[in-house]
Formats: sequence, structure tokens, C-alpha cells
Amino acid sequence: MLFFTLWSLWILDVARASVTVYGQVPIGISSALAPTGTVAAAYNDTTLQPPAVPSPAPPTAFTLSLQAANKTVTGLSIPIHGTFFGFSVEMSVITQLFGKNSSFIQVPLLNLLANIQERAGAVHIRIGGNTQEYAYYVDTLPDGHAISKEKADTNNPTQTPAVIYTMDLFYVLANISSLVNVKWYIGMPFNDTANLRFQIVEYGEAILGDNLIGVQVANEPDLYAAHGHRNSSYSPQNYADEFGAFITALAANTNVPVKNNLIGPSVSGTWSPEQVWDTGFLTDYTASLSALSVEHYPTDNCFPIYGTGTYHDPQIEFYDFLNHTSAVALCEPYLASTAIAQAAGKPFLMFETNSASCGGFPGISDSFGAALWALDYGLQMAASNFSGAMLHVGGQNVFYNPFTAPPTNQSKYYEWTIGAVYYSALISSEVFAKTNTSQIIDLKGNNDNIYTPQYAIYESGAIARVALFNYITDPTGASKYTATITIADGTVPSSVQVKYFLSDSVATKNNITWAGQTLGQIRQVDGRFKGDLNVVTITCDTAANTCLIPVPAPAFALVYLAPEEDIATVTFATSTYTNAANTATIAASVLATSNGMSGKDWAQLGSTSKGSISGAVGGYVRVNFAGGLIGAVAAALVLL
Ligand SMILES: *[C@@H]1O[C@H](CO)[C@@H](O)[C@H](O)[C@H]1NC(C)=O
Ligand SMILES: *[C@@H]1O[C@H](CO)[C@@H](O)[C@H](O)[C@H]1NC(C)=O
Ligand SMILES: *[C@@H]1O[C@H](CO)[C@@H](O)[C@H](O)[C@H]1NC(C)=O
Ligand SMILES: *[C@@H]1O[C@H](CO)[C@@H](O)[C@H](O)[C@H]1NC(C)=O
Ligand SMILES: *[C@@H]1O[C@H](CO)[C@@H](O)[C@H](O)[C@H]1NC(C)=O
Ligand SMILES: *[C@@H]1O[C@H](CO)[C@@H](O)[C@H](O)[C@H]1NC(C)=O
Ligand SMILES: *[C@@H]1O[C@H](CO)[C@@H](O)[C@H](O)[C@H]1NC(C)=O
Ligand SMILES: *[C@@H]1O[C@H](CO)[C@@H](O)[C@H](O)[C@H]1NC(C)=O
Ligand SMILES: *[C@@H]1O[C@H](CO)[C@@H](O)[C@H](O)[C@H]1NC(C)=O
Ligand SMILES: *[C@@H]1O[C@H](CO)[C@@H](O)[C@H](O)[C@H]1NC(C)=O
Ligand SMILES: CC(=O)N[C@H]1CO[C@H](CO)[C@@H](O)[C@@H]1O
Repeated sequence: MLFFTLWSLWILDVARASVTVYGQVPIGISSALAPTGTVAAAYNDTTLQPPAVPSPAPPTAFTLSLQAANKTVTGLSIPIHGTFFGFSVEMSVITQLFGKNSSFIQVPLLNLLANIQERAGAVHIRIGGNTQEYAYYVDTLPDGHAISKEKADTNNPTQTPAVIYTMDLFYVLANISSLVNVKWYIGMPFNDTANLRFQIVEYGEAILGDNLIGVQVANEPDLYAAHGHRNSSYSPQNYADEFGAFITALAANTNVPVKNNLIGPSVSGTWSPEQVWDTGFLTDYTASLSALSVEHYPTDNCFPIYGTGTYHDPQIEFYDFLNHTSAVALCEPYLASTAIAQAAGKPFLMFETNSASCGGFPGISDSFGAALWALDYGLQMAASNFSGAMLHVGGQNVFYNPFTAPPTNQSKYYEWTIGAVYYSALISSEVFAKTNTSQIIDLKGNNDNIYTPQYAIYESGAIARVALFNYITDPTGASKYTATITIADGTVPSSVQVKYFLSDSVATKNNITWAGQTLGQIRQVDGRFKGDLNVVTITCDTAANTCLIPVPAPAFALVYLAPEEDIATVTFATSTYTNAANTATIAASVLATSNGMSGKDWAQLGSTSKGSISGAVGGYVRVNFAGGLIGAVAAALVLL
């Protein structure tokens, strides 16, 4: 249970290295300087009422009788990787989230990804979404940008402006992967299959190599007719035919060596996956497919933006996210398909999801309740034999972001903002960990009470962890429950360790902790956990074969029946590149060599005082910081 920080800076290539580290900025300063004014959705402070304690209240004591080994359990999932939850990043927000170009990478992003990599071994990110369809390549963009937006067509207000990218987009991704083990999915523009624009695949494969793990062919083709991308009779068969035509064109493209990493059909619920399987999609294209995909949001909040559909009152919708029925109901339509995928030997991915389309709901999407919901949904998808799920990330104008970057011109004042669902992704990486052997099952204990779902996780064949949810908010303490864990064909260990995910209420947004630590409040996040790690040791009664685990209301608890592998925190000192006074520079060649290092000997940036360290120092420079992160260094990473 070692949790440590070692901030050091390696300069491996003395000849080329040049490191400049400027002054220290206390983390807290940003909010003091934050201008007031219009609040973007990502910072919206709407707080809803948590639901009252239900009547009847769930029983507050129940027993979970577990089998010691996976082979005596029926219904366990396929092996799940710690990378299960990844992120889906809309192309249009790459500049803000990743950085302007391959010379400038956002350091808080690296920290947020490193947190997950340390637990899961890697992080999966999908680049795409609605904006991928019309994306096109250009040789250069003004002011060194890797990505930009076409000027909106003023004659066509509903037309999403096309994203324009340069070759440097792939160097941005490659440079991120050289610092944190990120694997990428990219999306093939599919607006015009008679004139395919292959550059994204050509450059993606050439520059990303093994870090490119899949190419999505068409994003939500079942909405093409509704979005005016195809005519109104566009059908699953039309899509399957276009997919086939794409495979033929790809086969003829000598610039694309890898031809069997395609992902489809990415349908969103307007067509069922079965309608696509019925075209023969899976058998016809099996040699080209590396994974099968769907996309889905449980509901939408489109009415306030577009005036379409039905208005959903967030206070009423909140209830739908605060019990286990949601997770089960969201997976149910895909159970036949996950079985089909398993039989075909293909992973089945939820390629894009979050709490509600059209940006999520104020008060719901960034609440502790949404984090419990997303974690339950993720574990339920895994128990349903999905192999991965991508939480969608948009810009400032959405409520559901796992993380939000400050507007680039304000980064001197603002730091990053964490969305509660980031914790869901992080926690799931601990639930499944790095061995690729975790198997999960929904225990349906406590008489399958919808407010107290529980899961068991087997790793390397043996019971390893138990996940316990309590969806109820009850400040009186009366709704805290005690789960008694017993091993039916064995004995409980003498003690277990428990990590709690806590907040006062399902409605809160700013006071959320995982194992005692937090990423911080709105506009105060640099991607590093703050506070002391608090892992609770609970002594079990081996004679009685019981471990009694208390679970507050609300909370999530992860019970370790087997010792947890050490998690070393790897952090990059922050903060932003637009503030020249807080900019550190380091040669890209140095960072390139850091790939593959373990968390214990990672390249880091940091300094405590104003000054400049240049390549002349020779060997390496190491800056160690003891203890906490308060008053940590703000510096930016600039690859030269
Ligand atoms: C938060 O969002 C709601 C719904 O869009 C809006 O009515 C409210 O004014 C927003 N709050 C702030 C502070 O912007
Ligand atoms: C497809 O997108 C490209 C790039 O944005 C655009 O030039 C072209 O006109 C589009 N074609 C169709 C048929 O929409
Ligand atoms: C990134 O943008 C800056 C200008 O802000 C430019 O000087 C630099 O050359 C660009 N880097 C690349 C790799 O294009
Ligand atoms: C609609 O497009 C499909 C091909 O995607 C084509 O086969 C069909 O004829 C078109 N229908 C109309 C009415 O234009
Ligand atoms: C539980 O959630 C489901 C859907 O997610 C919703 O339909 C139902 O009303 C919720 N139950 C309660 C008692 O709130
Ligand atoms: C997941 O796959 C396993 C192994 O094939 C199977 O036993 C289990 O029933 C499946 N789970 C669900 C919910 O379909
Ligand atoms: C940042 O840019 C936006 C849009 O370009 C502008 O409205 C805003 O005033 C700028 N803010 C600052 C602090 O310069
Ligand atoms: C887990 O799977 C990933 C992706 O397939 C692989 O890169 C990694 O080496 C595997 N880890 C272990 C411990 O086998
Ligand atoms: C049990 O776990 C082991 C090790 O991960 C695995 O090889 C085996 O297939 C699993 N058995 C079942 C029945 O799931
Ligand atoms: C934050 O949460 C903790 C425990 O969940 C609670 O004790 C504390 O009072 C909360 N602080 C604030 C400012 O709400
Ligand atoms: C490690 C790595 O991929 N570094 C690249 C970062 O981006 C620049 C282009 O701006 C490349 O030259 C580096 O190779």
C-alpha cells in the first residue's frame, strides 16, 4: 500500500537538454484571481436535492457468501483489463485538453492520465465523435496549431464546422504516449465514402505505431439520416455496404500497413446492434474487425439547447441515476451482442457514453451521485462482458466532463476542474488492476436491493476484491449498512483493507474523496491527488469466517481480500503553458527516452525556486519534494 511521490528530473541527453524552471505559484492562488462573470456549464454550480431515504429503507445488514475460486462460480465475466474505462475526446477540444501542438502538452492532463496508468498499466483514449466525420487534413495551420475549426458556414446554422488537422496532431498524441502509456483509437471521416480521406489512418499508423489500437469506421451511422449526412432511407444494409467498400479501398492503400484494426458499427440505439449483425456484418468483415462497438447515453438534455425532444427536469431525472436499475437496464439490450462478440472472439466496446447526450444535466452530471452511477454502470458493463467503455469529454459547454481544461487564454488564472466521473474511471482501474485476469460478477446480495449493489472480483482465479455501493443519502447515519463477507468454501483472511469513495451527499460536487484523497475543487486541479491516503484496515473474525464492512450512506467501498499491488503516484509538475512565467522547457528527446520507465524512476519536472537549470549541469538533476502537495510547483512542460 505504498503511496509515494518522487519528483525528479532526468536529463539524459546533456548535449541537447535545456531545462528552465521558473518560480513557484501556490495552487490556491488561482481561485482568488478568477474573474467573475458568466459561468460555463463545466463550472455550473447547480446543486440538486438528494432523494429522501426510500420507504421501506434497504436492510442495513446482509451477508455475502463468496466462493474462493473462480472455477466454482457461474456467470463470471470474461477477463477485464484495468483499462476498462477510457475517455472519448471530441476532436474539436483537443487543443484545449491536450495542448496546442506537439511542442506544448498540457501537464495536468498528463497527471490525470498517469494516475490511471499507474493502476491499470495504460490508458485508452478515443479521438472522435460527431466532429470526426467532416475532419480533413491540411499541411499547416496558422500560429502553429495542430488542430483547428473551419469557419462556420453562416448560410447553414446547423452545420457543425469541420475540424482541420495537420500531421502534428499525431505528434501530439505520440508525445503524450511517450510520457504516459496512452493507447489511441481514431475515427475515420465517413461523410463521403466515394471520396475517402485516408490521411488520419495513414499518418496515425505511421506516427503512432503500436499506440494506435483501432480505427472507428463511422460514428453513429444510425443517426446519419437524422443528421442529414445521408438520405432518409439510409439503412443498416447501406452502412454494411459502405463498410465493405471501405475495406476494399483500404486494401488498395499501400500507405496503410495495418488493415485488421477496424471498429464498428458504433450504433447508438436508433438501430439495434442486431439489425447490423443481420446484414452479415460480423461474418463478412471478421478479418478486418478488431472490436465491435456501440455508443449510448441513457437520456438526453437536448431540449434546452436545440428545443428538440422533451424537456427533462434535472431534479426528477436525478432519481434515475441513483439506483442499480439504471446500470442493469443500460446493459440489458447488449447482452445478446456481448455473447455474439465473445463467440466471434472480438472485444465489445461502449465507444462513447456519459450521463446524458447534449452535454449532460446541471446538478446531475458532475455530482457524487453521477460518479456512483458511472462506476456501477462500468462494473455492470464489465459483468455483462463488455471489454471497455469510453467516457465522453467535451468542452467548457458541457456538464459531464471527467476533466475540463481552462480556456487557453485564461490559464494564468484558472487551473483544471475535475468532474466526479473521473473518479469513477480511476476507481475502476483499481477494481480491475493490471493483471488482465480480473473477472467480475454482480452479486445481487441484500435481496438484490436497488440501493445497495455489490460485485465480487476474482483475479488470477481467486477472490480478490468486493465492491459495495450505497446510493442513499442519509446524514443521520441510520442508512449506513454493514456487509458481512464470508467465504463459503474457505476462510476469510485475518484482516482486509478498504478504500472508501465518500462525499456528504449524492448531490455534492466539490468535496469528494477516494481513500482520503481528493483532486481538488473547481479550477484548482493540477491532476495530482491531495491529502493523506487513508486505507482502512478491518480485522476479520476467522473463527466465525466473517469480515464486517461498514458502508456509509452515500458511499462506495472497495474491499481488498488479497493485498493490493503497490501503486506509485507518478506526477508531472504543473501547470500551464500560456503563462510564460511558469513555463519549464525540456528537450523532447529527453522525454522520449522516459518511455517504459516504471513509476519509481520517472522523469519529472519541478523546482522550488526561481532560477534556471541548463544542460550544463551534466548527468541529471533531481528535485525531491517531501510529503504533501500543498504549495506545489506550478510549471509547464514545453517540448522543444
Ligand atoms: C447553471 O445551469 C442552469 C441550467 O442551464 C442555468 O439555469 C443556471 O443559470 C446556471 N448557473 C450559472 C451560475 O451559470
Ligand atoms: C465531406 O467533408 C469534406 C471535408 O470537410 C468536405 O470537403 C466535403 O464536401 C464533404 N462531402 C460531403 C459529401 O459531405
Ligand atoms: C507550436 O506553436 C508555436 C507557436 O505558438 C510554434 O512556435 C511552434 O513551432 C509550434 N510547434 C510545432 C511542432 O508546430
Ligand atoms: C439513398 O441512399 C442510398 C445509398 O446510401 C441509395 O441506395 C438510395 O437510392 C438513396 N435513396 C434515395 C431516395 O435517394
Ligand atoms: C431507479 O432508476 C430507474 C431508472 O434508472 C428509475 O426508472 C426508477 O424510478 C428509479 N427508482 C426509484 C425508486 O427512484
Ligand atoms: C459473460 O460471459 C461468461 C463467459 O462466457 C458467461 O458465463 C456469463 O454468463 C456472461 N455474462 C453475461 C451477463 O452475459
Ligand atoms: C478569452 O477568449 C474569449 C474568446 O476568445 C474572450 O471572450 C475572453 O474575453 C478572453 N478572456 C481573457 C481573460 O482574455
Ligand atoms: C494486459 O494487456 C495489455 C493489452 O493487451 C498488454 O499490453 C499488457 O502487457 C497485459 N498485461 C499483462 C500483465 O499481461
Ligand atoms: C479462472 O482464472 C484463471 C486465471 O485467471 C483463468 O485462466 C481461468 O480461465 C478462469 N476460469 C474460469 C472458469 O473462469
Ligand atoms: C467534506 O466531506 C467530509 C466527509 O465526507 C465531511 O466531514 C466534511 O464536513 C465535508 N466538508 C465540507 C466543506 O463540506
Ligand atoms: C517522443 C515523440 O514522439 N516526440 C515527438 C514530439 O513531437 C515532435 C514534433 O513536434 C517530434 O519531432 C518528436 O519526435
